[in-house]
Amino acid sequence: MGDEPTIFGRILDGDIPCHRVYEDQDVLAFLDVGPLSLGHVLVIPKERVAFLHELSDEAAAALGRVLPRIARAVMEVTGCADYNVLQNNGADAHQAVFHVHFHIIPKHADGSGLGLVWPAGELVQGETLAAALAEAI
Ligand code: DGP
Repeated sequence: MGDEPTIFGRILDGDIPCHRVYEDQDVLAFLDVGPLSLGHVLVIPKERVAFLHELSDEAAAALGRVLPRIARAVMEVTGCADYNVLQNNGADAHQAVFHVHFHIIPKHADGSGLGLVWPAGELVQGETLAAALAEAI
């Protein structure tokens, strides 16, 4: 991450207001300013890194601990039964703010929520290739 704080860094610094949903020593959650649906929440670490793979184990654990709790609160308050958790890394993967964040996006009966194109392939390149890939990863 460069020297300039991201918009989420500025929210953490208190320079930009947000509608706070949850906060502890490692994590802040707040309403997305451009919600895809009612109750669209962003969950961010206080650790200032751009991408998921840069997170410390401690920050990752702190996020993992609270994501289900915040999801439950979003479900209870908005009445949604379905939701997506989205986490983008890199501009080509639709990341606009380069501070790690998880979206919790309710899917409501009116159809609002995350729209997805999912061009699924098939893992048919042969058992050997798939096994080698899995092992390498
Ligand atoms: P992404 O494409 O995954 O980087 O999503 C960034 C999200 O951040 C996008 O849904 C809009 C939201 N966002 C951008 N600027 C602000 C802001 O100043 N305040 C809040 N609450 N959300 C913001």
